[in-house]
Amino acid sequence: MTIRVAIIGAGIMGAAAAYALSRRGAEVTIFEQFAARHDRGSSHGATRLYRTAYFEHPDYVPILKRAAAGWRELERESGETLLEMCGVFMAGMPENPLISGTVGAAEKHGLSLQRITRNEASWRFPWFALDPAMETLIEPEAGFIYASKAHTALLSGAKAHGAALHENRPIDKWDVASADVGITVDGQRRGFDKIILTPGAFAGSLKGLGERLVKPMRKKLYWTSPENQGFTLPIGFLPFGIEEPDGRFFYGFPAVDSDGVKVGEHTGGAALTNPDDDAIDYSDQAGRDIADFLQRRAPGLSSTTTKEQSCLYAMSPDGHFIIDLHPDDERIVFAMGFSGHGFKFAPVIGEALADLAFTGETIKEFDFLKPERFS
Ligand code: PYC
Repeated sequence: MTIRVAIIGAGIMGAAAAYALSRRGAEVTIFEQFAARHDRGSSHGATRLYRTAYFEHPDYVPILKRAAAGWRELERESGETLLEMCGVFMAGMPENPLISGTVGAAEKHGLSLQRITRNEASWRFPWFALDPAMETLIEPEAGFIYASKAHTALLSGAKAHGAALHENRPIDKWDVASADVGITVDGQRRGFDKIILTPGAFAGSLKGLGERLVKPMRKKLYWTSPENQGFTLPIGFLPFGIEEPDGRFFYGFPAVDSDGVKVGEHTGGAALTNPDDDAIDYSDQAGRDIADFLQRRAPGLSSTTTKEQSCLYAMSPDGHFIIDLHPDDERIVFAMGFSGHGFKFAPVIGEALADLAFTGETIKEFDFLKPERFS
């Protein structure tokens, strides 16, 4: 029997769930409060990092290997290049989380890392100025995802497999009844067998778990001036992550279009009560922090920024994802709290959500992401 599944939120995780479910034969309806590919959440923009030796927690590694396979499968189905496995350059103090966590995850899971001398780093990456005590390495099973193309490929793939996408349709509420679970939009209730909640930074508006566990945070991304267009992959400009000795973590991408090099700070940001709030004071500070970073660490690039963009993080209490069946009703499945590092996982999250919707279970590798860790 075909199951009818409603998905709330057509960001990258909702799109991935729609793709996985519709390919497995579910009747999928997606409700998105804005236009499908809006820039008010966390799924817009050209690029996102992909890494496998995961400093945040080594238990993500097996999930990441499935994510990479999922991106490759989506590339085959869509005919698009989506994952550039070009390697990521990392620098930081050896005892701090970026380097020690990356090395620890690689050792635990037998992943290769190229630990490069400072001398090699300075001729291969002459645009960076690093502290003598910093360790430098390249993770080869890492790179970046063409984010916007990936989002489009998932939504188009889902639609090609029969999913219906309703844009500009904020839901009034969802509810559970004995016969079905319901979504009310424009005052009209529609019944489904399952609901998947992928609200991103807007989790608070869904009340309950989302409101309790997920806090929106605004981050700023910057593009350096167009003279940095030449800093591309073919000249060896890899995506990078640099952790300052004080723990601040900056990252960036080679130029993939005329905007030049994109740079952001993963740490920092402005905590918001409402994801639609702007944080003007924070924007000024974020701009100064990026300019300082570029002057200090990348004097070979222009520190003038010519474009900026906001991105929302949906922060969980511990920075790890929250994925499970709803404790009050198993017909509700959710994935939230991606905390600014979830995009790269989208295909495997989509599969896990589809497993949970079809069978109530998914692979054991997701156990550490259940919300019971907060109780
Ligand atoms: O997803 O790997 C990531 C990341 C690092 C900094 C911002 N996002």
